[in-house]
Amino acid sequence: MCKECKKTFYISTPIYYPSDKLHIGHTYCTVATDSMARYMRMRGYDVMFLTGTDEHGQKIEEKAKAAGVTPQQFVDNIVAGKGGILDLWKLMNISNDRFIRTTDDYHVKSIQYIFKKMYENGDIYKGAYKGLYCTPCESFWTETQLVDGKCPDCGREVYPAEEEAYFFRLSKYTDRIIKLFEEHPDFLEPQSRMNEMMNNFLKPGLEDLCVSRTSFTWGVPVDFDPGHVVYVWVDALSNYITALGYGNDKYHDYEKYWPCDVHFVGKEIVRFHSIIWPAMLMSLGEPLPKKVYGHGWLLLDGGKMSKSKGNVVDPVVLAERYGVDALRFFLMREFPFGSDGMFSNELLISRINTDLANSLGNLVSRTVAMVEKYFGGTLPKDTRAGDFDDDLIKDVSGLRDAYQAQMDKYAFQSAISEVFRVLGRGNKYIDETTPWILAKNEDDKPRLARVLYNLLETIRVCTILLTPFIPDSCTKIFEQIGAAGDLITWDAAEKFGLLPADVTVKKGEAVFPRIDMAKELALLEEMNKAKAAPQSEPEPEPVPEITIDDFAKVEMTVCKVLTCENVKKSKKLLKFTLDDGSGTERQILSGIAEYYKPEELVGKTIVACTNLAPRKMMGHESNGMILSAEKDGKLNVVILDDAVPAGAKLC
Ligand code: ME8
Repeated sequence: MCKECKKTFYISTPIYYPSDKLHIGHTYCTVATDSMARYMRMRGYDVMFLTGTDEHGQKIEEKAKAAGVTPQQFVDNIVAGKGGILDLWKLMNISNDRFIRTTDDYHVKSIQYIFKKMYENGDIYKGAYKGLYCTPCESFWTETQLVDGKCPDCGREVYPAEEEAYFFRLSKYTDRIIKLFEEHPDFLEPQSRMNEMMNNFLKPGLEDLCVSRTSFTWGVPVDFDPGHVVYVWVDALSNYITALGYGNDKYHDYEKYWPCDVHFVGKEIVRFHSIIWPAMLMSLGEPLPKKVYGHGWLLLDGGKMSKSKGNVVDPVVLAERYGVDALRFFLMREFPFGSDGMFSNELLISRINTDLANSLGNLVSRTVAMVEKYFGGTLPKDTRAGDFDDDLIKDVSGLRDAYQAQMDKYAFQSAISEVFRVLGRGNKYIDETTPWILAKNEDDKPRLARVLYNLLETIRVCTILLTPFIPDSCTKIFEQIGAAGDLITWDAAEKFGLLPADVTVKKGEAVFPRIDMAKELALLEEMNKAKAAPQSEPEPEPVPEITIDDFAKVEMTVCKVLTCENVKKSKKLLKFTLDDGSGTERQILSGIAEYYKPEELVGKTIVACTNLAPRKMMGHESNGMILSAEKDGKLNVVILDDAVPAGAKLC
């Protein structure tokens, strides 16, 4: 393909939050994107692979405060500091063409331009936001969107919040997004994600989106209304175009690469990418991405990895122990990209042993060793075909197409399976042709030479196709089998028989040594124990800041306990009748039966939150909450001096 006619391919990862060190789940998405980018480059495309960091928002502001540094210092350290995100991508051999940080000046300038443009064309208006806010996700939710009363994305507590804010007319775009989904059924993949978006968000109708904040300052300021910062998702999603130069002079590739061919994103942020992002682009009058692919999560013990749950797997430790390529390979080979997968060390080691050490590694080392042993490292030109050759050649020749069909669907696992099917065929061919027996008879030397040649060719083609996943190891294998230049390109993977007949091999170290599973697992367990010991306390969830108005919403009333009894069939609940000074008795249920006998509390002066919405517990209505204090597993009801009258309000 001539350089000028090269087709472009633009692929992105999400931009990561630099709030903590990244874990294996983040590495998963980046390695997948990298593998795809390398594959498309190999196919001759002019690739733009973008990744970066999403550095604004309340969560970062809070973390920086807790760490006693400025937000900029905080993110600088996690992104560009020693062992930071940039170092991790270097270690993992990530070949991104560009890295965007949302604190970069050019991006900030572009966000102000984008926000103003949407405002000026009437898609952004000023209002007041009342809703339920999830601090870690930086998302407002409505009551109906909550799952079991918690944030539908991360499952954590949400808090009532209100602020003056700008809104984006997302509702206006409901029909156009439905049309987009209907007319482009492959816009969002896998298909199940499309159904989820349709049923949960589009069919019920989209609500306008709150797109500015006044409760914190770490964000892109709205330049025409100081005090407001742009909602972090508007800031973050726009990275896909600002990194190409949209609204700034730093880059000039927008015309060349936009629209994006595919955004790879985790399943929990599909809504932002398949609904909000297209609506923003519609508002800006810009073309839409061609595809959003929502991949699954890597789970650990049934849950998503997160620092606060204390169940993260450190990719640096694994890459250092087993090698970067082994880890990259495992991530792409083990789990279907669109589904969740359960990570375990056992699975990792077993995959390295079966595929990399046994199937691929053995085939390479046995073949190269035999060429050295029987022919001094260089095959003779005089060779003879024989049984089983056609079968093997047919499999190798058809491999590139079968692999491509899977790669083009982002089915990495299946594409790799195709390669290992052929490597397995190669190993079987050794058993069928028994080179060690052929070597015993001088007359069979031409046959032996052809067998080894066929094996080298099998390795060559398979190695080309594995290059996007394990690039450095493939370079080593090519060196060992004497393949270079035009013989290791995408075009060369289609043809069998390209190596010169008198190829010279070069024995090297085992590319993937076998790991002793039992020993290694014991060692990893030791390491984990040592690591867990000093930090067994899970990191506390950050408590969100509230305004005085939020505080004033909570009514706390002094009450006298009239009666207190256990609730039948409940080990936890006590039922209280209280005098709250209103003249009407108040009933409250409280889960403190493990700490108090009912009679210990009768007659006491306590405090209750008295404007909590009523709710039923074990069939009894509870109208409020009794205040207690908890520390180190101990609980005490807040008991006041009896002189304080019932009905007095705490202020
Ligand atoms: O969401 N398995 O950033 P983020 C697989 N800043 N993928 C995982 C994972 C796991 N265990 N844990 C996280 C954000 N991820 C935003 C994106 S884009 C404009 C803004 C994936 O650092 C997750 O699904 O919280 C997401 O796609 C990506 O890591 C970044 O997550």
